[in-house]
Amino acid sequence: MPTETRTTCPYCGVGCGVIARVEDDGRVSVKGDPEHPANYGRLCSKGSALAETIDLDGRLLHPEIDGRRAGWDEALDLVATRFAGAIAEHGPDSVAFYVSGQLLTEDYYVANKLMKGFIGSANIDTNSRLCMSSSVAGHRRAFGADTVPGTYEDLELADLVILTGSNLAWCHPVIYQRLAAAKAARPGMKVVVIDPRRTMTSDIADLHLAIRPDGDVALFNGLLAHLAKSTAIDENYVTAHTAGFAEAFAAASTMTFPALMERTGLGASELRQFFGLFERTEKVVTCYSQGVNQSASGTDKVNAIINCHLATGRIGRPGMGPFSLTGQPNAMGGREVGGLANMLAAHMAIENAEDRDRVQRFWQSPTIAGRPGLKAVDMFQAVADGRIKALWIMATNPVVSMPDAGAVEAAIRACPFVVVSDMLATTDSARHAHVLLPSIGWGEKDGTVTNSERRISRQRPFLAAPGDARADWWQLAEVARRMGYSGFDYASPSDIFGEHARLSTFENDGSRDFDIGAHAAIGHAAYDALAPFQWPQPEGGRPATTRFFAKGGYYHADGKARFVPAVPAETDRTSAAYPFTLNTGRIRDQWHTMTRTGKSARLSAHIAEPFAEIHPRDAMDIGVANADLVEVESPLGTAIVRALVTDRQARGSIFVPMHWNDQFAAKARIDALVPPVTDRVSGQPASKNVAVTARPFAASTYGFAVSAQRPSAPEADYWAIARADGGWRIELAFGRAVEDWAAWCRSTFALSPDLEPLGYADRQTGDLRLAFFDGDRLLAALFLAREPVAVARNWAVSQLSAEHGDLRKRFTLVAGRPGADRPDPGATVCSCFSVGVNQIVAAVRGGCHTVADVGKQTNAGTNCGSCRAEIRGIIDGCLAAAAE
Ligand SMILES: Nc1nc2c(c(=O)[nH]1)N[C@H]1C(S)=C(S)[C@@H](COP(=O)(O)OP(=O)(O)OC[C@H]3O[C@@H](n4cnc5c(=O)[nH]c(N)nc54)[C@H](O)[C@@H]3O)O[C@H]1N2
Ligand SMILES: Nc1nc2c(c(=O)[nH]1)N[C@H]1C(S)=C(S)[C@@H](COP(=O)(O)OP(=O)(O)OC[C@H]3O[C@@H](n4cnc5c(=O)[nH]c(N)nc54)[C@H](O)[C@@H]3O)O[C@H]1N2
Ligand code: SF4
Ligand SMILES: [Mo]
Repeated sequence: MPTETRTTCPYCGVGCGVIARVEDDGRVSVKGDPEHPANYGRLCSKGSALAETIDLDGRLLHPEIDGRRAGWDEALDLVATRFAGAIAEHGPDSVAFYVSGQLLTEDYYVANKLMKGFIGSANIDTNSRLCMSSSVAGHRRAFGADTVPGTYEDLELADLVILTGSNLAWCHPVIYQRLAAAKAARPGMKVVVIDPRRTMTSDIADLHLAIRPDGDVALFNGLLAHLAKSTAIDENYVTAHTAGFAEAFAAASTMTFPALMERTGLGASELRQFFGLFERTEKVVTCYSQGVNQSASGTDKVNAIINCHLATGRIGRPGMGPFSLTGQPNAMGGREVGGLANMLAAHMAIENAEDRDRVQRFWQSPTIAGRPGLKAVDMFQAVADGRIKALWIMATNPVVSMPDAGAVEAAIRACPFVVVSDMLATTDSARHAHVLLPSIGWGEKDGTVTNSERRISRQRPFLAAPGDARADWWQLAEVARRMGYSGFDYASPSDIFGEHARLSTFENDGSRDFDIGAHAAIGHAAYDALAPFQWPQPEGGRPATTRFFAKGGYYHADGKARFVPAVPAETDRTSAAYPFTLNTGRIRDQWHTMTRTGKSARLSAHIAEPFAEIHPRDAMDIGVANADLVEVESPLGTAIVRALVTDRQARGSIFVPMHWNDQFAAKARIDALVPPVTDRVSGQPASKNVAVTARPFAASTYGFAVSAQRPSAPEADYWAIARADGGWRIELAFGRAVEDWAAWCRSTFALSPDLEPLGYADRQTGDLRLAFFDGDRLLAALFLAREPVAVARNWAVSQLSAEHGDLRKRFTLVAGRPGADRPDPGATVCSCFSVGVNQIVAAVRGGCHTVADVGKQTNAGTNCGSCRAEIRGIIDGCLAAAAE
């Protein structure tokens, strides 16, 4: 009998409900859970492709010690001994955990308890430092607690939605879909997008403000100063529930209007339009994400936004409030358990002696960390200079995602003892571990996650754990036990969740926002059946609303919120030597360091290479044409990526995605270029404002290849590998030509030494094509040219799955053109249905002039909808071209 399991998507903080179906033959398919309140059945391209990412390729299946297979007992004993040894010799602060918002709450709870309550150090930090810590710090300054006041529904109920530093269409696609649907139903609703780039999200914007990098504090200060002169200030609210308005207003009023224009890069009419919209619209939600948090002024940006909502009393009521969108599936759960180095469990404060005492009594622990631990950047600095002797990395890939990634890698390599718990055997970080511990992943693991709107949902297993892989909480509890600590005898995640719920309600009495006491006595069966719920849920009855602060009730001692004077930082980091601002972030179909989404051919087809978005005038200035390779350089490192010349990019800025790493490209780990500059309050790195220079990468030969087997890292100056149907596709470039291309192919694609290729060479153009067959199956084909290779990619990929019994067909392959019977679909636009740009263009030429018509004709954009903005762009482009 097929089984269906209700679970939660493991990617972004939207936290969509998923139904996973396993057929009798083991095949897995997923669909959106129509009953889950985050998505009501919707999924985005990444969620829809989940079933393609659960194969065991590359999985770490057994513990390893120094590269050899080991048993759990041996590995765990070694971890416990080495950690205990370091602590005995150098004290508790000589060890550290670096964990992740992709852990389940139960894993996270155990990690935090072990480090802070038993080891007695607060040296546990998480990739949420790179992600949410400015929001946490901003919330705590303003509200006295790390509280997200609103709910997703507020975006649908608002009359004005401001998206600042958020590429919602690509990064929180299901919230974007909900917003787009609400706007379609209520066209009076306005959307403002504030982003230096014209992203796909700006497609639904009534107003796009192409702000200068880090112009946000100035902009929201300008807004506050404007509001203060209007009738929009809610004086009753300000008087009754806040403190510090005068100081914040004074700070906000220091900037003249011309200075404001200069600092934000925005025109007078754009500014007036924005200020007027905010002033006139009561129901306004301001959503923000990494364009706000990842900045040297990130915490001030957060407070500058919150100030405007406090001043107008637009907070905690339906359709109103500041809204921090969390990135990872369990960024919010990590905050609940106190996974950051400067937090304690259950939203208690490490600086507060009463809180420390309360947590210690609850845990009955021998000790409790007395002060904040090292934040991520400082932690790796301490690893580098030898203060940290033992480090445990869990569910994160810092060699790719930390700023100054080269230095982070060197630090890890030099650390006397490094443990990595991951699902994969070879990640950029795992390759330097002394001990590798195999973790179970999505589909296997069992626990809870909390999404951006404080909704706790179950992730339920529907697959058996492969090999020896075990849960992260189990690994931690076993090490704790072996270090001699009691209090870690959990039989299942439900035991841990129950303890977490009891701590949330322990001596709480409404003094802390995070309270899920209603679940304090949860047993195994109730935990298994747990339906998604939003906190707070105190013992003895649900509150009437799960929104916060409509009637005050802040968590500072006097119950009032604080206005925080926000200071616009000087953030133009460019110089004559490094004249461009590098901005980094995400693309629609990849997740972070690609360990999972990189397995899906469909997801890899949308954008198959690392790239740099450059404005056409800048490209011209540096002599780079579209599709050339470009070398981007900062004082810390260089990357080689494909140039994507587009006027969606602002002049002076270059955008490179954060995803590519040494497993997928020759030199595209962009964090190797990012300096470890952090926000002074939150410690969050400024990953979106880096001074760089850029120049063409001089290649004498360009290549494209397809291979049935994953190639080993090719000998080439530039390579980028992507999963494709039936194998892999590889983009290549060479500074100098290779002498024997057939030999190069044999070693790169692991072909047998006596296999002879079918070849074609054009001396005049320099084109060369080689194809290797095994019977009627294509093993690998290489296409070379002096210019970027013009072969149709999807067509070439399709040859991996085609039969090549017919000799003529083999020659079409080396001729590098699709046959007349097989038109080239072009680069994938819709990954749900694998529809290419050429198919969409054909539909438009055939008379489909709306996104809906194109959808009817080709299916494109009819599932997750994340590509609708792109389809609209293609339609507009075709129609404009036809009108010329
Ligand atoms: N497809 C996909 N979705 C994801 C993820 C993923 O890896 N892939 N990761 C998840 C995670 S962990 C996170 S944290 C979220 C991140 O979600 P987002 O924050 O939406 O994504 P980013 O692309 O990092 O950055 C958002 C935008 O900030 C803009 N920006 C840069 N500098 C500034 C500035 O100074 N001011 C303003 N106002 N904007 C600026 C960038 O141009 C970019 O478009 O996405 C989540 N969702
Ligand atoms: N330049 C730049 N850098 C950035 C950002 C940016 O915008 N620009 N964004 C930052 C942000 S917001 C984030 S959130 C980080 C993300 O960066 P990372 O956390 O480094 O990225 P992931 O690829 O998600 O890494 C997760 C790792 O955990 C493994 N894994 C998955 N599930 C499990 C599990 O259940 N257990 C265990 N043990 N392992 C598991 C995966 O295989 C993978 O190796 O990057 C940050 N770095
Ligand atoms: S929006 Fe997409 S990635 Fe995010 S939780 Fe939903 S399905 Fe997963
Ligand atoms: Mo994130």
